[in-house]
Amino acid sequence: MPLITAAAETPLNMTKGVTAVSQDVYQLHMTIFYICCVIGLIVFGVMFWSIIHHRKSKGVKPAQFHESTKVEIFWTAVPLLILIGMAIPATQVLMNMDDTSEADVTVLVTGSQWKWHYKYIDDDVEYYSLLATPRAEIENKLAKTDNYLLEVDRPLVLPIGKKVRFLMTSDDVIHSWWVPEFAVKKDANPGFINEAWTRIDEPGTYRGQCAELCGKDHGFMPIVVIAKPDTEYRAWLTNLKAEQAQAKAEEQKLLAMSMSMEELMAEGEKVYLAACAACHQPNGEGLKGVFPGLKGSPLTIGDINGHIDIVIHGKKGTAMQAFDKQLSLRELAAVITYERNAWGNDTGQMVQPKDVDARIKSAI
Ligand SMILES: [Cu+2]
Repeated sequence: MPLITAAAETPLNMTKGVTAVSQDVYQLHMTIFYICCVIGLIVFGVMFWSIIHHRKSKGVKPAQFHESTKVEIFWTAVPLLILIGMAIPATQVLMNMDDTSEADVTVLVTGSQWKWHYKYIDDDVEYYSLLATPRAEIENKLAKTDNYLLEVDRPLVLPIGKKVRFLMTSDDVIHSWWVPEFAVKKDANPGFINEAWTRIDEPGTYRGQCAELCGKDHGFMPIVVIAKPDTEYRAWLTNLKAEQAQAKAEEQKLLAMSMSMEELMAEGEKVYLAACAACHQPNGEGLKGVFPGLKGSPLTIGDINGHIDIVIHGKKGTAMQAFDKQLSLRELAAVITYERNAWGNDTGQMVQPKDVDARIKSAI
């Protein structure tokens, strides 16, 4: 249908997407839109035609059809038939979207303030996906690029032509995982698991966003999906597993070594800006009444173990998350050292990966 093709190219319209379901959703949306247009034309057409041709100044006497059973049956039956006509295809599409059975790949998607976590259930691989747009762009110090606020450090990688099931949940508040090109938009609720699925037809990079207002950085937790042919996806997965195993092995080696203050501070600043600055602010002063400052705080200049514990375990009942699974031992050591020595905190104290490891192990 040329009209439908033309409509899909309009930036104001829904996208047709890259899955069979997204095309169905698009067709359904257009069909119902055209039905609405026809109804609008008929209703307003008859109304204006009547107003103009049957107006009082022409001497027209109004027709009387109060309590006409025929008319009442007609104007009840016609909308009912139209609604049934719309409900049948809509229900078919919804039932198809709801059928998550026989999936080839299952990914557990967990939202938290303000990042996504992906876990490939069958392959025992998991990682966090964080906003990668540079702070300088956000603060208008650099020109904004095309994918401003739509870039992440580690995208979700999926195979094309396979049924992928998503299990959605949240660690804190309600988020919503939305990728328009897959027609997938599902709430991620704490304590619940919602399901959705997709089968991507074309390889490519697809972007989305959190679609449920979830706090201060709701607009800073984008989604990037890279769809690859199955063999490339498998190779990526094998590679990632090897990388993660190697990182673990290196971390073990690191336990025997000590990092220098310069190394810790340089890495700590990077980690701080990526993981902590959203709440505690780049200058360590926090946001009054919302997020505590770390500059000159008893936490960062006082007991070192208490500081390590809060970073690794988080603080119950507050927005402070547990970072033991989000950051490596090296990153944790660096960021804690940074917090204890930046902004004039100057404790001169260093935290080594083995110190963090010892606190994690002491809690088990
Ligand atoms: Cu969110």
